[in-house]
Amino acid sequence: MPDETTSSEIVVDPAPHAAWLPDGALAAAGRRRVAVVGPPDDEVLVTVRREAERATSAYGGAVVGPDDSPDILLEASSVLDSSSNGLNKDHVSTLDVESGFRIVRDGGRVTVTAATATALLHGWFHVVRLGETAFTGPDVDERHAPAFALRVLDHWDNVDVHPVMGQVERGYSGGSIFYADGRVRDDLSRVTAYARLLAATGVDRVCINNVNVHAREARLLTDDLPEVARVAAALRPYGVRTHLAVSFAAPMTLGGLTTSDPLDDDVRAWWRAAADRVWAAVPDFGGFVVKADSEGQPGPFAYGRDHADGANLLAEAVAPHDGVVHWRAFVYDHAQDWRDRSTDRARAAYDHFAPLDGRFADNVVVQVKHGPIDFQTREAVSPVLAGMPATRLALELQVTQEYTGQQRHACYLAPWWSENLGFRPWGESADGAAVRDVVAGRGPSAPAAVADAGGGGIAAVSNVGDDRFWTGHPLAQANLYAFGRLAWDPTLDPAAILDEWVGLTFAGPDGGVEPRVREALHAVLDDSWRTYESYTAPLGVGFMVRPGHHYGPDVDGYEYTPWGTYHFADRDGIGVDRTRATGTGFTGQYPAPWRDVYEDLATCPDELLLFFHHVPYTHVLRSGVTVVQHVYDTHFAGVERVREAVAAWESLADLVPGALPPDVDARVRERLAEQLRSAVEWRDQLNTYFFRKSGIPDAHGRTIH
Ligand code: GCV
Repeated sequence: MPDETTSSEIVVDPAPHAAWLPDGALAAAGRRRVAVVGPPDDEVLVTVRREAERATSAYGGAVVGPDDSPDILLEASSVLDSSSNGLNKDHVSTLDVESGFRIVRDGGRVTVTAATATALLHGWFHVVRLGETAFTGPDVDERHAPAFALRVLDHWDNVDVHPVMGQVERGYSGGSIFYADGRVRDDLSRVTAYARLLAATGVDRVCINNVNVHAREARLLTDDLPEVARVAAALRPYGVRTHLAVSFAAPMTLGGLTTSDPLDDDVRAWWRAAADRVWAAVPDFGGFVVKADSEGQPGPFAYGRDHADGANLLAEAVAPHDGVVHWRAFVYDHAQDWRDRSTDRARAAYDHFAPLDGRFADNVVVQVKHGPIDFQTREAVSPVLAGMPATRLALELQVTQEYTGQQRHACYLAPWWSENLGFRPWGESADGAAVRDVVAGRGPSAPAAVADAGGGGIAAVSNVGDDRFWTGHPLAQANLYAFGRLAWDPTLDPAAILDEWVGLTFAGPDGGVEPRVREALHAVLDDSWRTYESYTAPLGVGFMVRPGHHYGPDVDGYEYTPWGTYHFADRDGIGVDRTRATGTGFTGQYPAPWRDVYEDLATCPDELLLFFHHVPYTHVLRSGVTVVQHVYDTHFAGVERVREAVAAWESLADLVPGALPPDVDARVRERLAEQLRSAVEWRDQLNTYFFRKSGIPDAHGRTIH
């Protein structure tokens, strides 16, 4: 039996915000009689039972035996046939069998069956999400399974406070939930509370340290293993597995070897022994995440080796334990000469990785940022996702809002992620396969090893910290929730996910949500990503943020730097010529039809125009206005939309306290005020910059400074 005091008993002091699992969210299930059946010594099954007890004790239901006419029967059974979870092994994938659940409603009685306790826990939270509708309506018999086998949240948390990047790199929510005072926290109850929230969305893996692995963090792999085991024990009750980011130089820095050459026998032996120790300490450990030869991190290039050599070294070490290596494709020259217009950062990942397709071991996942540059508010989809059919590819998203308002701006990112997941790299060819199919292992001509493994799945940088609201801005919780839901089902409608999140997060004690709260949250969040886009960098050009911390406008901030992020604005025009005809040739990395759609000014979508082309300010967009007028119009409109969001929120004032908790209200008001201030700053700087560069006045005579 698991230690009852360290499993799913979550007592956190001071209590963090309940996020999408307040008691009210449990009301419908909590009124029922619930039976839980399964292996009694399974730690996650204990959690399922505890969750049922928690809900029913709050709402007058009861946990009963399976023969006591339960309203909800939750059954974990390893017997995989139609009499248990309804999943016939011959007809469904391993993923469906191991991670899916079946839900049957028969005359108002709900039965959830799954092959594992973790899948059953996901099924329980499915019932919670449905609320009363789980028990009403016609009989149903449905099977649910995640689209991706690997659904990971990466934490860029440092053990030590980094002198520049702080405790959490690109973190906007306070300190780390894992570390404080240079070590793993003594009290990890908040980590278990986090795992509970993740389980309610379907995320089941967490990498607990920054991909920039500094000297202190490197030791998590060796000296600190008992501490890592404590973190894993805090995540495990909710079926969440632990991963570590490791340094490619570890054989030298930790092992005392003279080389980290991936083809060196001593190096290989060192990694094998290191992996053996990790799995001895954490038997359900997931694997390693690696950022190599990127932004100063060590890698195989130092030895004349390539990324496949590097990744396969670690893959060999973790293979005996069924471990996975997430090897990041975020590789580019960060010491570029801005005078050199032939080098294009957008090309880098494809140039490095596409030629290696087919050389990665079966347990390597190449993790690809959604865009070729760096998590911009708008950029093209990375061509790497279409360029490595024989490799398990994962899509990497950024829940933490580094470039999208840093959790001071309300910016609901699910519509943006959804666009990326639904992008069809081959247009209507290849049966209309989309990015979500590629990362599920179902891309065109995916070999059996990729397909059988279910592809590389999805990963994202978490936005969570030790802030009371988890995410700084309470409304940024919606992004974390939406990531988990899209990781389970990438076809979900972002507005529907938001509605679901509102229904859970703002559930009153009776389980219902005040309709005005629901309406206002949709008004504030539904289009907030496009609103943010409208008052920041225009038409896909990206990177007009202040260097270093990346908050607020600085149009030329990166223009003459080594980072490869330029817009090339001069008195006549702006944008990056990435065409094959006259530019960097980046368009050639896409398959048809996009290589031609993007190449041609006449067909390139407006929203990516400056990503692919350098055009005069007078260039007329497909929308009918000139580029410079578009900048003015969108920046004026964007600020007005933020004002509308502020007004929508303020219209709820009479619901505080009551339907709207005062602390949530106060924090959201504070953030919206900052968003408005910042949007005005963006508008005025951008408009003034473009007016001064171009000399072209606003057609509507509005104030430009
Ligand atoms: C963890 C961007 C961020 C870095 C981050 C890097 C990455 O460059 O600004 O803070 O480093 O991406 O994804 O590795």
